[in-house]
Amino acid sequence: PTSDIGLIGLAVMGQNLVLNMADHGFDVAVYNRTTSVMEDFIKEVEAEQPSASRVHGHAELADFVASIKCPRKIVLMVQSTAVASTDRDAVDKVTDQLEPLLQEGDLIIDGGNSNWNATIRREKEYAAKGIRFFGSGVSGGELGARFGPSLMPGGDPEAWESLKPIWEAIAAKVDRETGKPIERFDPSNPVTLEEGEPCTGYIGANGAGHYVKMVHNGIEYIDMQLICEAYFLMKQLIGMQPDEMSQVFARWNEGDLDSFLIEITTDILQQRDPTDPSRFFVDVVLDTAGQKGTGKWTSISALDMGIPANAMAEAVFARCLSAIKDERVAASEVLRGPAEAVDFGDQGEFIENIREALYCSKICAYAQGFQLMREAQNEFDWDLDFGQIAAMFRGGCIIRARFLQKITDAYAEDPKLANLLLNDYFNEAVNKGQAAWRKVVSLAVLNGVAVPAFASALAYFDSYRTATLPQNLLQAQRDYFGAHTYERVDRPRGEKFHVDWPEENRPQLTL
Ligand code: NBP
Repeated sequence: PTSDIGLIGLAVMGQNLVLNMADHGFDVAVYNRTTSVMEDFIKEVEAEQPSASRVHGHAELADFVASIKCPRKIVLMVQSTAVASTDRDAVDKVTDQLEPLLQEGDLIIDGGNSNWNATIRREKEYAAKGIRFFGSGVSGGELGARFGPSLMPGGDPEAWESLKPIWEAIAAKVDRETGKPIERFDPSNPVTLEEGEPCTGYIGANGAGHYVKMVHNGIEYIDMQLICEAYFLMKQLIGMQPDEMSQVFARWNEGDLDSFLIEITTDILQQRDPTDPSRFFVDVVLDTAGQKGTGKWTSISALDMGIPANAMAEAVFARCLSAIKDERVAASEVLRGPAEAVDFGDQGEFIENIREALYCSKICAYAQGFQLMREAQNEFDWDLDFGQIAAMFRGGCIIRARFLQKITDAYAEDPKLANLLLNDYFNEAVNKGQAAWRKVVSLAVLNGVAVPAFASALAYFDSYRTATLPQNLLQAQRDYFGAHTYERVDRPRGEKFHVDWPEENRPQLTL
């Protein structure tokens, strides 16, 4: 055997990950169900890639497996469609084919966006057959896969030791001092471990890596939606042109909001329509968003566990609302908004208010994402290191941002932090920005501009900081119509009471 690692599934992600591994000096065996895809890839690599000699194509699965050094490490980058733990998809098909060819201790790493429930099931099922199954989130799209993704591996901790050198080598790197991503798009000179800290690390057992990757995607949904709302306010209320907004985003990218998504937004807003350069590109893009499901899974997980991650759900619903374009167009002819516009005052000041509203909302969204992971670790018996997770998100992935360093710092100060909002830095940041945030949400509401993510994040903040919410009345209602019982403020928690509401002589206290 000559190859250090093998990879199955040569679509866009698989190909780029192979090239990344080869650039870092690893010999990679490759296999694809459709052989011609593998052959075309090898031809392309030989023609264009300096590390071509390290990529070895195999048409037969048995030859592919035999060519990998033991214990074998085989990465799957195939389509994943399983949602429930019992669903079987391409990942299982490939693993079932591999199983008779593998030896005890060999390692399969599913690098796709598999649902964590399927990964938990697979890890157990294949462990019983002597195969160590790993689920590793890979974030950063094709460019990330090619030049350094954020990698979130979950599985057997011993198996991680044999995967670690490769995962650390190919992961994105951040500056050890500043936490800023080190980006270099030069295959012959990849960023090394000596130069920066890798955006990977052992996340936890079985499905932990895929769960964290899913929450990353949920956060990505809300991050994108918040930016869209900032854009929408500048467009609808101020009437700014895309190139003017691009300058605003460029400025924002120099401060607390410094992030990949703000950076690409800056680029997008100055882009002209390729078919008609007199128009801006963003103005010709249809306003209906697609989705592949990880935002929905995050929201479903939040609902299942009873964690108020309303920002993620709001971002998913915002995409759903955008998708019913025809209905919205018809409704726009019938339904009227406010009769008069409410003035936003000084333009420069209002733009700064929007920036603050965006930052405060973002803090709430991340607070929710981390609360979700905190609950998941109890639910699935993982031991997650939240500071390390935030650190891994700093480079390579779509949500990479300067702000993540603050999250790492917050958990370094207090690993058991109940909510990010309770950390001094975030508490002060929200305190400083909340007047602007409230003003922006109010003006949006008064002018009939939908800002679901800004508004729901604010509602989350206001609910979270309120000692007594109106659910006392709700509990009374539940007790009235369903005899669901209620607890009393003057009695110990957990003690249940009920009033015999329909009776003539109510209220009767039943102890
Ligand atoms: P796709 O998700 O489009 O999957 C295509 C690959 O799966 C091809 O190599 C195909 O082989 C293989 N495949 C299928 Br489909 N069914 C198979 C089966 N029954 N047996 C063996 N191979 C099978 O590729 P992708 O977009 O590169 O994504 C790969 C994974 O990475 C997915 O889980 C995706 O969700 C995840 N991901 C994607 C991105 C992204 O930006 N695209 C980012 C992060 C994660 P064939 O050539 O024979 O059809």
